[in-house]
Amino acid sequence: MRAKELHPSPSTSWGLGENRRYFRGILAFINRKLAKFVQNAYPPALPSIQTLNLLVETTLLLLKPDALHRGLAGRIITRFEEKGLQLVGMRLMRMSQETAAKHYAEHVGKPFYEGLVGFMTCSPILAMALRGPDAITVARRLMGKTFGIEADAGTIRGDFGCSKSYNLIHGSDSPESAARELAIFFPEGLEDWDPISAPWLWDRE
Ligand code: RTP
Ligand code: MG
Repeated sequence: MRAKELHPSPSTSWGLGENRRYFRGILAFINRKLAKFVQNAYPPALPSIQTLNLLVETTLLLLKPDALHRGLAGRIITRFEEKGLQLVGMRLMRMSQETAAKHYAEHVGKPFYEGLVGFMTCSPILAMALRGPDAITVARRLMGKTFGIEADAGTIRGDFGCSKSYNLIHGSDSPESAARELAIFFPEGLEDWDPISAPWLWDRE
């Protein structure tokens, strides 16, 4: 009697094959649940910015040589990203005398012009195109007044500098300037893409 209990008949034993089938079943169950979870977590592609008629503007920003020498590029870019502006162009480049003359045409003849061109062409700059609602005004507000001494605390120029010659960043000052300047630095056009946060950050027309 005792011996029989210790050695149950083969038909009722739990062998290696059953173990495998049991664990495969559990794995299949977990897989199905995971697939459903992933499907719910990542909804199908959102309608594009064009379809939503979101009101946006594009502006040109230049991180000037002092921003790069001082290792501030990442922190400055972060401010624009956090505000909700979208990066649609970026180019590390050395400004030629010709490009500087084109870009700063409105300042030709002013006492600071030669110094400004010398500064802007002395080492690389980072050109960026940023998009968002009222991007031109928003970017200028984040930048602050022209010189660090006068710029409000909390702005890029207000927080990171107090020089009259080196003021870290340039931003287009009107839609006309933006169109003109974007054509100078991004003649090949911009990268159009739909950030998935757009419907939460940008207004409709
Ligand atoms: P940006 O064009 O660079 O965005 O600067 P902004 O509009 O605030 O200033 P803007 O009047 O257009 O001047 C262009 C750049 O020239 C230099 N500047 N120096 N020493 C001076 O009196 C003087 N005035 C202007 C600055 O680098 C300024 O960003
Ligand atoms: Mg200006």
